[in-house]
Amino acid sequence: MTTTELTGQPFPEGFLWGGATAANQFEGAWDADGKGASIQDVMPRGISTGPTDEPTLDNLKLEGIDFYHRYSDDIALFAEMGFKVFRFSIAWSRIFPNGDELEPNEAGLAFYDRVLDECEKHGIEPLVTISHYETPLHLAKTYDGWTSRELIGCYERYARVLFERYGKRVKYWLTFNEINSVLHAPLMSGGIWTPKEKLSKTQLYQAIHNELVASASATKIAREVAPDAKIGCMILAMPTYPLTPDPADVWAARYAEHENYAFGDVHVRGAYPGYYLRKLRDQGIELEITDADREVLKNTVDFVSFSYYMSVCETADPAKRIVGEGNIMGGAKNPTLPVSQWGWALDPVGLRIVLNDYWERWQVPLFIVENGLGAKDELVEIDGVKTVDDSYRISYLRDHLEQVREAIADGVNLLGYTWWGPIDLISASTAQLSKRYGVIYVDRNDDGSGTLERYRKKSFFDYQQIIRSNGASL
Ligand code: BGP
Repeated sequence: MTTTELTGQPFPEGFLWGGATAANQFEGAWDADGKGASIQDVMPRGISTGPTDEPTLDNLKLEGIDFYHRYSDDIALFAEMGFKVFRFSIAWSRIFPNGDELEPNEAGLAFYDRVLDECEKHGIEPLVTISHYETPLHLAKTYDGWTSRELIGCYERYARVLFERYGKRVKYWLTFNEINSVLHAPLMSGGIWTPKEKLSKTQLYQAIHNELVASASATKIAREVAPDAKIGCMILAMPTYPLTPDPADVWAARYAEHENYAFGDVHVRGAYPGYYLRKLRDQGIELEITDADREVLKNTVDFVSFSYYMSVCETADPAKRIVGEGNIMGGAKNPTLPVSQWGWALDPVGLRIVLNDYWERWQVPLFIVENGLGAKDELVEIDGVKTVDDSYRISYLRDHLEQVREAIADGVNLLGYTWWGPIDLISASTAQLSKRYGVIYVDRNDDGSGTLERYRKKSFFDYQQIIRSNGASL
């Protein structure tokens, strides 16, 4: 019997509480110390409009929130909250400015050494995403991103350098952020320069295949050069409910879920599932899949991580398919759920559903590596101290963690929970700063003004209390 079973304590000892970030959304210093441009540096409006040809100054990501220079103070704030884990990504173009060089940029590598030094100083476990929506721009423009097999070799070289350099210091690794989102945001997720409307299905599914091979290949390399490393895949989880009990709607929902399950199935089982192969056949998509690829895919992951923000509905009836706003993927709007200021459905129970679903399906440890609320905040002064009274964020956090507690009691094996954007950063989909997720406020506005000063919001203290009590204060 485990301690949890004996004591009934919901969150197991050693549960990894923390926060998650991505380099392109908060580091800034977009061209410092030899860094090359990434696709994000030419996406000043997020995914809503096409990229610019060159980086432009109206792009908030170029300066971010200047984590590049303030990492030491920021990590100290995370430590003050009691973080056990800090998820960050490595900017590929800091290490390989163009992406296809043979030798890495030492100044870029040294930056992450310094970040890891700070984590170690505070006893915080790093959780590193190798590729988080920040493909080097050169790879996007020259090879059309992941549509080309050339990227597999570039990524393998990059991953090997990371495992060799940091493999003794970093235990938890994620190969690609939200790998399934390439279906919906091919430039941001797959570095694919061809506009979405001109991209053929064959190109898109070949890109997916190339990424899956690269991901499994990274796992293989890690086993050789960093044997203590634990490698995870990362999926954008969005439970999909049938809009009505009509079996046709139930199947439509399952069909939509298959689009997400497929990525976990390949990562956990090491081969394409039948329903996926059938979809390719039905749509006349012929991919280049070599025998060597099939062998590489057998290098399966140690755990499955995912982001969870919202759920959607699906229906077989196009007339009823009123597409709601939401995180990257579409779907039909759920009439029973309230939505955030950005139209994302608020559904804490959906998190329990995903946890149970993934655990039952894959039987490998899970890790919630993103969950959070993007909202407009107002900085106020209370007793001479600047703060944000963000009771809405506290409710979101608590409501979701209560469902996590339920899922653990249901028997789900969960490694940890990292709140998305513990410090305000730039939104991936809209490139705004006003869509704030942080429990730490950053004084920067959508027009680029602000001092970049940091202030603790009310949620900072609430999350601190939750972590200190290992969830007992929920
Ligand atoms: C996920 C991404 C993150 C993050 C988050 C919030 O899809 O992995 O990078 O940004 O969503 O989304 P947004 O920033 O669009 O509000």
